Amino acid sequence: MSEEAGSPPSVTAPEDKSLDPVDAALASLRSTLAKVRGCSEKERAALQREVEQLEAMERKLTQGRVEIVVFGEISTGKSALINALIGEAVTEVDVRGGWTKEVWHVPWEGSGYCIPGLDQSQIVLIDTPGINEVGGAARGELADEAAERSDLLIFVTDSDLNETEFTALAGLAARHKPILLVLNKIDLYSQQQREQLMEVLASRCQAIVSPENIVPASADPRELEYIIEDASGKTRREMRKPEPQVEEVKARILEILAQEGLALLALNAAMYTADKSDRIAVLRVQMRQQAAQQTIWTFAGLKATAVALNPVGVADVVGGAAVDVSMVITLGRIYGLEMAWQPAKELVVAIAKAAGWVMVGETITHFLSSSLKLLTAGAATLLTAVPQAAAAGYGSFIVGQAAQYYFEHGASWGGESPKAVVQRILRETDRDSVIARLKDEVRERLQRNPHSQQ
Ligand SMILES: Nc1nc2c(ncn2[C@@H]2O[C@H](COP(=O)(O)OP(=O)(O)OP(=O)(O)O)[C@@H](O)[C@H]2O)c(=O)[nH]1
Ligand SMILES: [Mg+2]
Repeated sequence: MSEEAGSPPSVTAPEDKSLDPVDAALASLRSTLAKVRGCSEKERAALQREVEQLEAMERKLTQGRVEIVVFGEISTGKSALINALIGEAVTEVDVRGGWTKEVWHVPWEGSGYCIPGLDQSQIVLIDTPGINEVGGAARGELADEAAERSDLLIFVTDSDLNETEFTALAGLAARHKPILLVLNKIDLYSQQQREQLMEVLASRCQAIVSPENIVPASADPRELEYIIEDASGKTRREMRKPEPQVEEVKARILEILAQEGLALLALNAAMYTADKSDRIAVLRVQMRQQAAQQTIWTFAGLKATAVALNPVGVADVVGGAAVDVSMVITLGRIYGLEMAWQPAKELVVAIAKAAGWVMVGETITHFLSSSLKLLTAGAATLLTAVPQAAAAGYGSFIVGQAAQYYFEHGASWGGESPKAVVQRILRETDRDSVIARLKDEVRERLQRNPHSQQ
């Protein structure tokens, strides 16, 4: 709308929040969390882990916590690299392979890096067990989780990459996060060998690591024999450890962070949230499907048993449909829809019509009429009514499947006609096995029922 002549100009600058990646990531994180909070109590309990992960990601982003995970085969010097970067022995280094058994988080206090505007921001280095660590499947999962949350990945090797290393590196690259490939233990190679190795790595990893992200290091160089001459000209021999050389690694990490630190954090949080939110959606669908199927079987079993026990009452049109209407209302609730009795009944009738049944109740009356006379007899005779009762339960089973489809599609037939949907369900349902299962259920219930034991 155009402003009236003479009215004061607007003082608020046009705001485009969508341009700020941190705000956008926080918004999607919070809306995913809000969605989970809107779930049923049972669903929330099942999604607790995802909620905790998302809350941790929210804290990570607001506090500016940069996570760098170090990967590589056993004994390549992952722990040594972390120690050398931090400048003290914070993680254990050992000649024995497979030494690091846990995923370790170590704050890198002296990194000198701070995200602009976030005084409390911090870099955390994460040590992981070797990728080929024997029996490390569960630990591998933890390492994988660390990679999923991290902002920057470091892969440490101490020679040309073998197949396991290459596969692992390619897998990490697929996460679309910056990767540094560190050629460690360069103290063990001559200058010429180092150059050769760097070239080989660059050409082998062309598609997955950019050449400026392949850096040499010696995190824990081997002791060297030094010849020391004192003032009098006397010499002595002494074994000493040279200083670690990790400056290039540190410089490259800080360069990447300086260029895109906060944007990296935001992008990572957004990707993490999208992934978690997909998983939450899948889990929710699975849980609802499970709950719906359980409900359908319970009601179908109930209907079959009720018909076997009292066909006259249940065979009555209203009574027969009552079980199905209750089932539909219960199914609606699973999908977060409160349905009143009348519309639920209309849905049952619509499904019955689409199935080609005249009326749910009438159908039951029809096939039970022949067995009514049996019902005054004892339990043994009563059991002969089981096949008909199971068939009644099968009707409810179909009504349930169709209603579930309807609720799953947001209280609609998903652009199809009810007839097309119900006929497909009928075609795809193994009638005999449903009836067999219902028969078993009815028999079991009748045997448990004191009124049927005469
Ligand atoms: N020569 C040399 N040895 C190194 C260097 N870095 C690490 N090492 C040695 O390699 C061995 C393994 O080092 P770690 O840091 O424990 O290796 P890691 O990758 O953490 O091993 P795991 O935790 O067992 O997977 C130790 O004996 C280190 O002293 C290096 O730059 N040069
Ligand atoms: Mg280690």
